[in-house]
Amino acid sequence: MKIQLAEDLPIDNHSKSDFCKDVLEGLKQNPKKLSSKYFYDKQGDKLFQKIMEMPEYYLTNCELDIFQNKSNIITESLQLQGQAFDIIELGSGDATKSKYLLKFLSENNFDFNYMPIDISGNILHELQRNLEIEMPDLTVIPLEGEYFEMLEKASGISARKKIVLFLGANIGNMNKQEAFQFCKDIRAKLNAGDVFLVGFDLKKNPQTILDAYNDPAGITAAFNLNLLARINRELDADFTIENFRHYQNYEPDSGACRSFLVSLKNQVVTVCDERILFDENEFIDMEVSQKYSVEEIGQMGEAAGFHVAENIYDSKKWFVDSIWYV
Ligand code: AVI
Repeated sequence: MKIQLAEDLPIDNHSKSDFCKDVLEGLKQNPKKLSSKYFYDKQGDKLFQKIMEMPEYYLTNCELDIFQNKSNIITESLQLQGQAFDIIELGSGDATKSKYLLKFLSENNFDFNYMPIDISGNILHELQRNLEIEMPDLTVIPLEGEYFEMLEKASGISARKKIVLFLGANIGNMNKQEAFQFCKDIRAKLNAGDVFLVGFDLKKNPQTILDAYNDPAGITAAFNLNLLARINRELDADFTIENFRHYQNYEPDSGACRSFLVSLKNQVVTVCDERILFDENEFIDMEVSQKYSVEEIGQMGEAAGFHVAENIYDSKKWFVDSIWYV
């Protein structure tokens, strides 16, 4: 039987019109902007996979180091005290890192369910199948949809203590204001005794950070340019990809690592039947990957209504999984 992958399915009219609306809204702003949440189509997923394999992209290995080697310390910090609980992971993907924590908890006979939340039903099915083989005793309750709706759903299914995971420095793809609002919204969905565990990439040598996003092989550039190609594919647009160049910068003071696509000439592009004018050297703001200091993380967590209880670092101290109590 051929399993049809979600990304093989034709985009439905509703999501096409949302995509079109978002793209046009962003391209009519000054400066022009596209949302990096649209990076991840089938091609974008492959490119992100390649990014994670690049020697310069340290983030994945740092967080893997934490989960492989410090799941015991994480567990101690979760204040479990013999009670049953649910591990809810926002944007679980294939759970590469969290699996180490799940295994540690299973091996030590903790009573818990795993509720991965993802917008890709295909990824969730595959994760469930793999976990059935790797951890047959684990109860997995996949929740397909948007984070906040699915958190709500999780509360309807179970009233147990919640441990909410948000890994991979995904919080970095929001600007600081959006990240703060996101944390406040998560806090509003939790109850006393619940825990939020969130992964942040830390400020460090600026060159190390810039190198991770400005790789000489041009994979990050291709990752950004793929969004223009996706808009061509799905919204019948006519971007000439060669007419745009990726530009990356990192500001050590604010911690913002930002990517842009720069128009190499004056040009007109048709998107969703509308003509969009680009001046030579005009840029599209594509993505922020925000880096934090430990102090900034502490301030944000406390201001969002959490008690920032523990920071678990990788061996280089480049990345932190921060554990926040309600
Ligand atoms: C998914 N996210 C945390 C990545 C990051 O590091 O900001 C996305 C990415 N963009 C370019 N390289 C990786």
